[in-house]
Amino acid sequence: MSQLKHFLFRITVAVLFVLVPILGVYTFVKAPEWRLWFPENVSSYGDEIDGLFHTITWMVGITFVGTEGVLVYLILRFSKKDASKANYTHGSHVLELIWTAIPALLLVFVAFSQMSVWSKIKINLPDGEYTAENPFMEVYGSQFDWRVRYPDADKNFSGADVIESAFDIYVPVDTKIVFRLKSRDVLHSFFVPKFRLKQDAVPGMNIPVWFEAEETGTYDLICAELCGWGHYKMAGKVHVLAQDEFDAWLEGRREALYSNGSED
Ligand SMILES: [Cu+2]
Repeated sequence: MSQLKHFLFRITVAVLFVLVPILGVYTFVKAPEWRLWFPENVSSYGDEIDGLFHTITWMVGITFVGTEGVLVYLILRFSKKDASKANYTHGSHVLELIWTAIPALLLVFVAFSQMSVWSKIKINLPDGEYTAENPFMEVYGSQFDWRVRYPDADKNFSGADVIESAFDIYVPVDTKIVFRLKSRDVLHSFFVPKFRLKQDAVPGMNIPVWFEAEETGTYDLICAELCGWGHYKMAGKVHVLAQDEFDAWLEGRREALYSNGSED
């Protein structure tokens, strides 16, 4: 009787362990359908970021399923009640070398496979109208808002005609937007999930960032760095407009600036 109980216990434990990888993989497979996966991508480099994510997910997933399989096998194989005495060993250099070398090679593979995407997005700014010295706009994070500044007609950010907007950022579609990201106080993080863009804003630093939105629309901007009690309030919008609509918006803002508050 007790042997039957022990057998049932082993089987129950093994089934519970085997459920972990099965439900884990099932959740991953169904996640896009359940809308738990990434939001749609509307930026020119988003597919490359997603590609890196999928590569690493596959690597981790295969390792996870493999190790869970070994674990279940070992539970069934070595949990007999009349198990023989434990065999103490000082280890095996060959085994240690193998299980050190395989993760090291995988990490080297990850490092090399992300290098070109990293340099494209974070290091080398794209060729285009806007550069780090001549950015499209400046974005400031501060407790607790996002503020964007558009230069005057002379591309100057210190003139009186600078247009400022809080929380709402307007940009033209299909344009390589380079901007400077700054913080006025503590660490913030400029995160637009649908652009696959996330960059810390660091006090004292002037960080050039870029993206190119390929579809018009309004996209969430959130702060991804816990920055204080009002962190949750740092939710803005990035409005991607057709070029002529953007020009009209900017023109309207300039007119409002020159009108000195009068309506006519
Ligand atoms: Cu924050």
